[in-house]
Amino acid sequence: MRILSAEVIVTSPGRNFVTLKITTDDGLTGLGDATLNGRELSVASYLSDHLVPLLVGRDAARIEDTWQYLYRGGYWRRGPVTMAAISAVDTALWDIKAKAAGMPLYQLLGGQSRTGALAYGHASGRDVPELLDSVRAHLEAGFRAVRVQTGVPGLGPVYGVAASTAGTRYDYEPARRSGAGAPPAPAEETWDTRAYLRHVPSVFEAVRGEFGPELPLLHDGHHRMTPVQAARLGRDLEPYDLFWLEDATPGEDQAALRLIRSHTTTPLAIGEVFNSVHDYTTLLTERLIDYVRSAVTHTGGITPMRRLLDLAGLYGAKSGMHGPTDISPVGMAAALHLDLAVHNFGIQEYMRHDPLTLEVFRTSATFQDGLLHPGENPGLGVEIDEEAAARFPYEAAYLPVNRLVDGTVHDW
Ligand code: GCO
Ligand code: MG
Repeated sequence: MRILSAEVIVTSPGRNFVTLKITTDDGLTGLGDATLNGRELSVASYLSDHLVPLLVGRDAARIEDTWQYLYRGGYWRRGPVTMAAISAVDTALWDIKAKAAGMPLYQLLGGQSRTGALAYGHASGRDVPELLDSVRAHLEAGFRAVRVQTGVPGLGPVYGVAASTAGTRYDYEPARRSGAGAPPAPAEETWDTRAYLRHVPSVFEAVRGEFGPELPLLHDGHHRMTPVQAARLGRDLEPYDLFWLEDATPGEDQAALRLIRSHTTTPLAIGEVFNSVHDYTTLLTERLIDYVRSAVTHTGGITPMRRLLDLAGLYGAKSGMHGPTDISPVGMAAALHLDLAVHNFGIQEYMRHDPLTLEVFRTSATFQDGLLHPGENPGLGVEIDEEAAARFPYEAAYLPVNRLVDGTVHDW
């Protein structure tokens, strides 16, 4: 089974996605997600200029060898662009292998360890009453766990808080698309960590007061705190029994987690901006985190994600894979097959895709009673409608930039 062709598809049905489609000489096709929010075209170029020519003619069955060939052979290892590109190749080859076997991918990963993957949705509000409505809407839509984010008194729009709370499908992304004639530039937001730290405990007090002690609640700090600020927030939130506090400090600084961990029992999650198992070695071996936030899309594919989760399991950490709308339905399907199969599953993020996205990507995944399931179709269970994809050309769109009130560029 040789690779006949590999095609890079960039489409923007509501937001930008980069997809690799591999076709074999016996007519099987496989898909991989290579979407890197705000830097999509770099990955598309990495794939079409540097990887596609190497793929044509290779044995499609040799997934491990192809992964090592692209990772070690490329010399320049790691980094979000490289790893998103390798991920798309790896995922597409797993899709093909599972289709060739006539099985849903999770069967090749060891079979089902659970009936479905517990998903958390994104409840948010500019203020507390709006947030409570949003939590309610999520519960009505079937969610059994919610992430909770709000605006901060005195600040303008805050990333992670939807501009409109009507319904649960549409989110705060893409932060900004450049309209016709507008220069493609990120929006800028203003941030004040002290104001945030004063506000957040009262938000959780209100949510627990309204919805009781059982509902799993999550919160994303989005890398904005210093270690000592994060330690204080973790401690202040202990009475509200969070499922996790995510990305409290900037991702590069693994040692920061030592300080946070030594001050609080609030469970910690990190890693959506990581792209390698090596980004986790200190965090896991020293037991500084509870949940691994990486996505298959940004970590080099199913092959290394499986290794990362196995390593995490040895140190008592669980999966909490990244699942915002910038992970395409292909990347989500890859996550769901792993979610179903691995022993140390924790939770799966699930921000529902725009209906236009689901016209382009036809997925067999389902969401029922709070649980996601990838479906029983052979392979990943996702096909791309290339005619529909062609109707939505790439549009520059960027994540925002965060500045402190005095104008200093800040982490986010
Ligand atoms: C999350 C996030 C996302 C990211 C986004 C970046 O889902 O936890 O933090 O909203 O910011 O995916 O591309
Ligand atoms: Mg996050």
